[in-house]
Amino acid sequence: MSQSFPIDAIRAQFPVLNREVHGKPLAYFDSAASAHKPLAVIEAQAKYLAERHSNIHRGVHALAQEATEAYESARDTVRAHLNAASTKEILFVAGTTDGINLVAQTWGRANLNPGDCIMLTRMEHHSNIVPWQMLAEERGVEVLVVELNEDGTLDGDMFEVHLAREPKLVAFTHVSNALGTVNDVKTWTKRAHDVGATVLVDGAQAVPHLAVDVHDLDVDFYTFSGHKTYGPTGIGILYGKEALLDAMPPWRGGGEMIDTVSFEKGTTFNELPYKFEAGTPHISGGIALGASLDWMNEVGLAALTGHEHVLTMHAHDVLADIDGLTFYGTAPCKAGVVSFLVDGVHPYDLGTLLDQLGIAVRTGHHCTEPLMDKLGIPGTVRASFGAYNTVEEVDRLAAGVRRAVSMLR
Ligand code: 7TS
Repeated sequence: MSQSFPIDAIRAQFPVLNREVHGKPLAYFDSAASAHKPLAVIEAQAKYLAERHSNIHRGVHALAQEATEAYESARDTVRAHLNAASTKEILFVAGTTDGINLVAQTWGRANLNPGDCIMLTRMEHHSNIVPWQMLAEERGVEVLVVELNEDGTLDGDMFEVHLAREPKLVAFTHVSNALGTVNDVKTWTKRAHDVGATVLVDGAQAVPHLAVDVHDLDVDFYTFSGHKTYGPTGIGILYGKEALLDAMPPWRGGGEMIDTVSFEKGTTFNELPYKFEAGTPHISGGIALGASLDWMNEVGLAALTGHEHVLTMHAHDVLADIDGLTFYGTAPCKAGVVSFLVDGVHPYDLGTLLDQLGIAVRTGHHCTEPLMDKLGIPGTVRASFGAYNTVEEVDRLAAGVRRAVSMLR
């Protein structure tokens, strides 16, 4: 464990760690699905709900103004966190899935035409596949898929072969939720831009672990979910370059997103970012999302990345000599995830026995069925790490896997 990482002080901020599961202390290795919340986030949301709640924008009374200020200040926190140029580029959405659907339904419908192609990768989460498949079917667009190397990195030659087809869109994940691979977003984005493609990056598994600078990466769209960055569910972010967002038609219609509405003259739309934010938003969620990024910055992103790297490496070390264990995803650059299978043991049975020991892992296809099909497996056992995990917990995991395997074989 890194000497400087204040693990005890961090753990003390997560009330859930005080509880037991089946009479054992909880070892939570499912942060890739959803991370737990530190007190700073829980309290930010509770304080807003208890003391400041009102609907936002347009209100003249004090609470409406306070709520608006808190929500817009959270938007600015996100802007600064991603190093975006302006809060006009930061849209509050429901999560990564919602962000990708927004781009598909607005940018996609306006820019993709029959005969065009778009490019995805084999390691995408269903949320970065299905919205594009639905659109591709509707618009007569071809979907190209970049395959992976053995270690779970992208096949660079295939990337180039597909790029030669000049796809209109290249959409890929920053970090794979099933394999942990960290993709070289800057390089792939530059190559995609060289052929005139627009680039969308799914940051759901990156923002919880890494510093992300959308300006430096030069991506066109970047999206992530609040509940994986120690914030609440039901809220997330879509970053988009202002010029692109400006040119895109709105998606959901309703209050907030309009300038004027008339039966006679039709409707005109609000400015960015409100043009894409119809209806009353998840106000407390947005505020708590801002608090979660503040909390991550207080811990320090480099320290967090370093701590999780230690845990990932340690997990590989202590699991490696378990008889019949195979890792899926051995890229040189990984973040936060260790996926594996043990010969002769069903992942579901292993996960169930680990749960009896208070150890929470995820089993299954992790919403990456095309990847699992290609690997020829139904799914994996996945341990994913957060700020609160310890080397001792990873040792418990390895001991738990050994014990479960000896019972199941
Ligand atoms: N993209 C990636 C890479 C993800 O890991 C996930 C969720 C999503 C998109 C969708 O995020 P949402 O917040 O909109 O649901 N991943 C997982 C997971 O690995 N296990 O449960 C959810």
